Parts: sequence; structure tokens; C-alpha cells
Amino acid sequence: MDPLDRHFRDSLADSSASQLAGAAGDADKSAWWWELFEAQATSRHLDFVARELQQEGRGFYTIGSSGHEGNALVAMATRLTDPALLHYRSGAFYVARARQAPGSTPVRDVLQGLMGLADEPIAGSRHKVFGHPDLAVIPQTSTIASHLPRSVGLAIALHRAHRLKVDCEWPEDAVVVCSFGDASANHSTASGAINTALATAFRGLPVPILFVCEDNGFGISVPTPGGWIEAAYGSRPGLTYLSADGSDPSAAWPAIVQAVEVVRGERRPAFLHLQTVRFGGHAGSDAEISYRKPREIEADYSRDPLLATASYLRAAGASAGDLLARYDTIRRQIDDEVARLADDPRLGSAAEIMAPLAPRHPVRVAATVSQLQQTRPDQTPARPRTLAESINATLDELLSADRRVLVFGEDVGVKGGVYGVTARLARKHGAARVFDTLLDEQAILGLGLGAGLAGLIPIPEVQYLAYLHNAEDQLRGEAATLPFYSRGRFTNPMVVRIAGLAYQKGFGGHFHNDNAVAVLRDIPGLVVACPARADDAAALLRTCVAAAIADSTLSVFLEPIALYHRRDLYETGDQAWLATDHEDHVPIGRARSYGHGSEALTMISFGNGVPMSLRVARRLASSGIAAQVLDLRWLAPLPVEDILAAALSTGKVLVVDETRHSGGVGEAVVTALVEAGFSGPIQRVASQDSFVPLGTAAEQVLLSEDEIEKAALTLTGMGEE
Ligand SMILES: Cc1ncc(C[n+]2csc(CCOP(=O)(O)OP(=O)(O)O)c2C)c(N)n1
Ligand SMILES: [Mg+2]
Repeated sequence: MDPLDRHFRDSLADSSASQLAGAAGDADKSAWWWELFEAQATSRHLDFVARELQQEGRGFYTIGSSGHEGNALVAMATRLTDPALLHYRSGAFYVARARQAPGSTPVRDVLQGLMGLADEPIAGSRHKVFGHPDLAVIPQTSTIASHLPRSVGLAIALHRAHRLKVDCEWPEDAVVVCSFGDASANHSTASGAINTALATAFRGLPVPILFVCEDNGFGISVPTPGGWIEAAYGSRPGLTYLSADGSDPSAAWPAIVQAVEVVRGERRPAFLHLQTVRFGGHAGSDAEISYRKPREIEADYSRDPLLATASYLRAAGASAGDLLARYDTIRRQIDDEVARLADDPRLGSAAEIMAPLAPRHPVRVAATVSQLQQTRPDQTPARPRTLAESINATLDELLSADRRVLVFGEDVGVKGGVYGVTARLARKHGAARVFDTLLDEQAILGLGLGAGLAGLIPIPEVQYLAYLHNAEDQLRGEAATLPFYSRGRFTNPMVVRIAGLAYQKGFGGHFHNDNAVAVLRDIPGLVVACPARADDAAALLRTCVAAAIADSTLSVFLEPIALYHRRDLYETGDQAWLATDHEDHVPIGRARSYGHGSEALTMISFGNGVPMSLRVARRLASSGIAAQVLDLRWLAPLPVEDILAAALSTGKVLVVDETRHSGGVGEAVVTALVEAGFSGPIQRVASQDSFVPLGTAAEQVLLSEDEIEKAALTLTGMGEE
């Protein structure tokens, strides 16, 4: 028997061991105490069962909630409609919340997760999470603190959704509950998100979020110094801080209620410091004895929240026998459920596992583009535009067509973006829909993550590709995984505009010329669009937004900065890089071909490489070599079919890749060709494996037209040996 189980039983039997000597009996409240006891004891037994199942080879997760069961009180103080993003030790919260929803099955839900069963209600056991669509519990990843930016984003966005009269899953007076551990509170993601909440509230905007720090004094083996959480968060301007001893429910309850009331009533952030203990080490595999003294571990038993609740129940008239009987019945019910689940299936195929990753319905997306176009105010054909003008006009069109669309980021509002891409949009569509954010990419993406959950279609901007990287986990770990861990029940429709790639004249250095996109291309389900010209920009952007609406698609819209204002292609003044709209949309994964396919050579490129290749093609033509140029337009998923067709039509391929030789897009293009059985000659030219230096030195490491031409001549047998 688990020593904690033994201690609980022994203490119940010992009537002198009433943990809370002064526990006042209140028979009127006994139903409430029993409700608390049920939730806490259920969570406790699930922890014991988790470890037993693991030892039997039938369970796969042993991080428990024992000692944290005071968090059940937070569930009891909030509503079934308050979105909750929970710490992995919030098991008792989960059970207590479920008890507010008739017909819910928290024991089965948790067991299915522990046992890795395919019918687990939220993630289908793609991970062990607390989550349920009917309980407003949104599942979290294991990356500590990574859910805080989303939680803050949701608190901000739910108000905006109501203000814009957008259908929102969460009521206007909802409280966002966000729990996390004490060590997690030190993570920059947590401190950044809490700062975002406070800075936003400071500006007078509603931010109804309840931060719940479940403080057990440890992050795995590392102690959090006593008093640190209070020192860090106890006197932050604009943050109501309340401390509650989770091991004494009666004392904790008023503070918890007050914290919820502050958030619900005043629509501003509060920080509930819930003191807990951690029983059984960090996880089943953690030998706590290797870093804590036995007497310290034992001393924690006196702070068992379950015993505290039992003490109050006894003071209210329940006998030890009643409590033990209830405690044992709960355990029996769990065992029965385990028996019922014994033969239930686990996820059985890659296809089943991956189904929620990136559902794609191209016909629905096309229909959504048409719908968006119908409401377009000005149907007259546009004059020829630059890439930047086209993105601006299309954002304008999308903002007009659908009131759910939001555009935000650093400098996108009044200034209209560093490069003018969002110029005039704030003035026309108002500050509720086009606005500046804090200088924090994590907060920008967090707002996008929350806005998607609130029923909005966010189009956040990251000012430069190099500045995505400090926040990239919000895309990778949070946004891309939410449908995966919720079987599509909670999603992140979002189009992240990122200005990037190299060849900027006048504004040099790596950070304004980052040409690395590998970090995006390997995120499962993420769509990466990269328009090279104005008409494609409009069509690709519409497609991304329509896919966000129709399929909740998450996409990155990578804008080549050096092409923003480019007008000419071959000669100064030819204006050949301006374009008028000609397609409404471009299906995800379809390339554009320049040429008819009977040429001697296919150049496959994207972004800046497209006009470079077209110029090289003209030079080659004067040497009698006809070359086709294929613009990938989509970097993920790659237009494999079009790549192969273009390659087969000429038999010779030159991959023209402005990203780096290692990890660049070109590697994947070559691989796609080889895997598809293309047997003709393939060459690849790319930029160097270097950061981009300042000024004209950049030319030394970036792919040049001379290199492209040389490779093309060699490939066609016209070059020097
Ligand atoms: C970003 C990140 N780094 C490291 C880990 C590994 N890890 C898992 S839990 C944990 C300690 C968290 O401690 P705390 O926030 O106090 O929560 P507790 O487990 O004590 O409830 C660590 C380091 C992680 N999950 N995420
Ligand atoms: Mg801790």
C-alpha cells in the first residue's frame, strides 16, 4: 500500500489525530464538504492507480496531484463556463469541475488517459492531459508555463470578441483560470505572460484572468525558496495577490472566492498563491529520497489536504467509518472502471494518430474564398501593385469581408508597419481590430492563440523572421499541437505574417535578413506560404485566411522584405514585377510555372529566387537555352506534384534556394524529386551556411544570379568544365 494511503487510513482511525484541531463543525455545510472530499479522494486514488497501472505495464503516466487537492476549491469557486488551462497537478480541479456537469465521467476520462486509450475524450491519448470540451478545460502540453501566453491572450480576446459581436464560446463575464507550479512561475514565458496581462490591464483593457500558482516548494528536486513567490508576485502593480493554504480548505476558501470575485467583477488579473505539498515525488520515477530527508518527506503528511477535509467532515458529524467507507467506495469504483476499460483499443495507426493534425478540405477552402470575395466592397480590377501594396489591399479586403479578422503586432497600427504593409488599416477598421501590441513576440502569438479560441481569425505580425525564434514554441508547442491534443475540438485558426528573407538593400545584417525557415518547415501541420509577387500575395493570403476559417488551419505567411516595394524585373523602369490580381486563390500546395514546359531546364525556386531565376532565364535565352521557372509558393507542404511535373517536362532540374545550404528548402525539393523517382540530373545552388553580414559583404554569403547562371550552364552542358 502506498505510504500516503496508509497514513490517511491510520489517521482516520486515530480519532485524536484530527489534523485541524480547531475545525469547526457545520452540519449545514456537510454536503459541500462531502463534494470536496469526493473530488479530492477521487483524484488521490487516481494517482495511486496510475502508479499501479504503470507497474503492471498498463499505465504510461505517473505525475500526480497528491498534495495539490486544494485546487478542487478553485473549481468549486468558478463556473463550468470559465475556460481553464490547467497545471498537470490539477487533477482534483478536473474532478470537481466535472462534478458540476451532469453525466460527466471524470474517472473514466483520466483512466483512459493514463492507460493510453484511444477513446480518451480530449486527446485520444495523444498525450496525458486534463481537458474536456464540455468542461471548458483546454488541454495543455508538458512544456511548463507555455500555456500562460495563450491564457492571457484568451482573457484579452474574449472581451474583444464580444465587443465585435463575434460568436464566442465563452460568456462575457467568464474568468480564465490558468494554473501552474512554483518553479514554472520563474520561467520567462510565465513572467512575460503575467507582465502582458498587467501591462494590458494598465492600459485600461479588461483582462479577466486568475493565475493560480500551485506552490509545492519544488521544481522536481530544486527547492523554491520560501517566500519567493510572494516576493515576486505579492506586490505587483495591478495584480491582486491572495495567498491560500491548500491544506486547510476552510481557511483557503474565502481567499479563493475573493480572487475569483476580483477577476469576475473587476475584469482584471489576480494571482492566487495556493500553498500545496507534493506527495510521492515529482513522478513515479523520481526517487525523492535522493534529495530530501526522510523526516522532511514525512512532515508533509501533516499537511495532507484530504485529511483536512476529513477533519472538517468529522467535526460536522461524519464518523471515521463513514469517511473510510466513502474513501474505499471511490477506490472500488475506480477499479471497476479499470476493469471495464481493460480491453479498450489504443491508437492503432499513424493515420489515426495524425488525423487531427491538419485536416484539409480544399473545396471548402475555395468556397470560403468565394464567400469572402462576395462581400468585397470594391470589385473593380485593381491597378498593378507591388507586393506590399497587394498585401495591404488584401488585408483591407479581408477585414471588410469578415468581422472576425484581427490584424496586430508591433508597429502595425498607427504607423502601419515598418514597411508600410498595414498602412491606413487601423484608421479604416478601428483600433479594436487593427492594433499595436507589446514588444514581445511571445505575447503577440499568445494573443493569436487566445483569439483563435475566442472565435476570432487573428492575423498577427512578427516584425522580422529573426525575431520569431524567441517565441517560436508558441507556434510549435502550443498552436500546432492544440488540435492534435484535442482531436480538433479546440483549434488555433491563425495566419502569422512574418517579414523575412534576405537581399534587403540599405538595411543589412542578419537580423533584418534572416534566410532560415527550417524551424517552420518541420512543424507538423503548419502551412508556410511565401509569395514572390503581388498577385500571388493576394491569392495566397486569401487562401490562408479561408483555410483558417474552413479548416482552422495554422499558417505562416512569409513575406520577402526585399520584394515588398520592387517594381521592376529586368530593367529599371520596366515595372514588370508589378501585378494585378488574376486568381482569387491558390490551393495550398500548388506552384506557379513561368514557361510552357518544353524548355531545356527547370529552375525551381521561391521568394527572391523567383525574380533572380527569371532574370537568369532571360540571360540563358540569349545563349539559346530555354528555361522554365517554377515558383513553389508554398514551402510547407511543398507542391510535390507540381515539382515532379515540371521536372519531368524538361528532364533537368536546378534548385535555386536562397535559404541556407544546410537545412534550407532546397534539400527538401531534391529529396522530393529523388523519392518520386526522378532520374534526370539535379543541381542545387543555395546560400552559404552563414549568418548574413552587414552591407555589401552580404553578397559573399547569399546566393547570386551569377552562381545560378553558372550552374544552369553546367547542367545544360554549356558551362565550363
Ligand atoms: C520548459 C520546460 N523545461 C523543463 C521541463 C521539465 N520539467 C517538468 S516539470 C518540471 C518542474 C516544474 O516544477 P513546478 O512548476 O514547481 O511544478 P510541480 O511539478 O512542482 O507541480 C520540470 C523542470 C518542462 N516540462 N518544460
Ligand atoms: Mg513545484
